[in-house]
Amino acid sequence: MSKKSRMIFATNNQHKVNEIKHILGDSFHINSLKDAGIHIDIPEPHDTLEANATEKSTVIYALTGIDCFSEDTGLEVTALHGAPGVKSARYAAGESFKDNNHKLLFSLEGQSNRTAQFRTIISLIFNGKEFLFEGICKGNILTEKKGSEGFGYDPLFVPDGAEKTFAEMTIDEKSMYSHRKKATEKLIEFLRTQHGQS
Ligand code: ITT
Repeated sequence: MSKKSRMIFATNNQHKVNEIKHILGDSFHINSLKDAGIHIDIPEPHDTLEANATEKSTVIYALTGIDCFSEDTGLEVTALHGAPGVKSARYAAGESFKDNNHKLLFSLEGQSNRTAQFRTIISLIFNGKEFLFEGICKGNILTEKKGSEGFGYDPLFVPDGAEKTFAEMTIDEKSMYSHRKKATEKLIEFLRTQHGQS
């Protein structure tokens, strides 16, 4: 596989595609499912991020035979014993970002411990074998939403070392802290090793 060859990023979440394309820059080209003309809703039936990430990459690899990766991300809140975690996308009944954020605020009402972390697991299928990469970003959950950039829980999450939420940051700024950036850096490092790049 050459440096510029195209892997598939097995996601239907355009925000993730934008962030990962930004992080990868010119180093590696990827096609999202949409780019590749694949329109399927991949199930996430498992109770760990790792198992769901594996499910997504394995389904797409079986379908295409092309090297591919997926990622599963969860927001793990200390006072909620790690919830919403693997259920982050489906936390509230309505499953919209707005409903999920509302439920999170409600669940943390009166709670002084607002610490949380985003955890991303990337599953890469490369030459038929699977490799996993993890990225963690620690921070705090605010008591009200701030900002309109990004997606999901971004308006409520301030990463450690920053003074604003992910939703008040550009993609560039979010990538200075983000779970996705940390996991993707490990992916890049792995791919560089495999391709004999420095
Ligand atoms: P794919 O499975 O198609 O990749 P998804 O949106 O279902 O897309 P996840 O299951 O990994 O992806 O995401 C779980 C939820 O966690 C997602 O819907 C968001 O609400 C939230 N989330 C993930 N990454 C986030 C981020 O960087 N910032 C804020 N919220 C995020």
